[in-house]
Amino acid sequence: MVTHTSSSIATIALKELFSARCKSIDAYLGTCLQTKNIPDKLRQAMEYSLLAGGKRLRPVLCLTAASLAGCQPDAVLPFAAAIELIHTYSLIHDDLPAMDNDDLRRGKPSNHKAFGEATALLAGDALLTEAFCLMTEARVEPGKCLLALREIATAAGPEGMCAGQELDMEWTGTRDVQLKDLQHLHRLKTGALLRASCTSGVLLGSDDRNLYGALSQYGAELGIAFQIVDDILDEVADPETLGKPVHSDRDNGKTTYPLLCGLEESRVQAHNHSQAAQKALQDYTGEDQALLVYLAQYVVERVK
Ligand code: GRG
Repeated sequence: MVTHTSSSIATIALKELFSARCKSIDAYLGTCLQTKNIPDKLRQAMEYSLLAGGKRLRPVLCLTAASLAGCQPDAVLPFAAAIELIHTYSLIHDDLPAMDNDDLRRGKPSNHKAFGEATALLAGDALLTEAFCLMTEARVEPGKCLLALREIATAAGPEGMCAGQELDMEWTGTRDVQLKDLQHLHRLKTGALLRASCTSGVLLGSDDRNLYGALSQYGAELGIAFQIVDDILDEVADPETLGKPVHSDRDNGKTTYPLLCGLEESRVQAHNHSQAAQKALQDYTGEDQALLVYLAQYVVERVK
């Protein structure tokens, strides 16, 4: 039982706040490409994946961390939404035949199945680059925006998500992957962008090193919990709810938490990391802190 994080804000109110922030992200994502001069097929491919109904966890983390750091959520909406463009690019590229070769994503044919490989590649490239334009539209001091943007670039690039993806490909089916290797891979492939979603939010609003440190710790722990649950869901989830086939990790020769530790121990580990994430916020209060605590619980309780 977590006592240090118990909140006077009712879970129902936090669910509503999560849903309201998701809605504002969705509304922004629905219009952010409209004024751009993009060839029809490329626009359709970008919007096909962007508007396919993701959980919007990363932008909500950013928005909420920024709000905790003193920003108006509306002022940082373009920045937070941009992280979803980067996440969506990574999913499109990850599904390509040259990578995981997955036919389904978010319950629909994957981007290359719908638009062809070349357009899917470009849709991913275009989402990634457009994301950096959107980030500059945050209504905060330019210096703060630059620091936050750099945080995201570092997490998404060759020292972060791309590094994790490379190691994942190199190690798939070919190496005796130990738990410490798997944790390193997770930290880069999924953890880096989740953590940076939190820390970039802080940087948009504040230069408080303690707040940065707390959100860095929170984001890192949440990232590990998230990925362990992702591995568990690949074993036990309902494919319809998940929006993609299950057992794909096992079938593709990937090492996972359940493979190394068993399902029950994996659940315990995910729970422990979620608790550590919540603990990292114990010096803070208010609805943003409470929403972040709720999200750390949500990532381990989710069914998709
Ligand atoms: C192609 C550079 C490059 C990187 C790809 C993130 C990634 C690296 C690949 C995705 C493969 C995967 C399924 C990783 C597990 C964790 C993860 C990112 C799951 C999907 O994220 P969710 O659950 O998805 O937040 P939604 O659809 O809700 O947005």
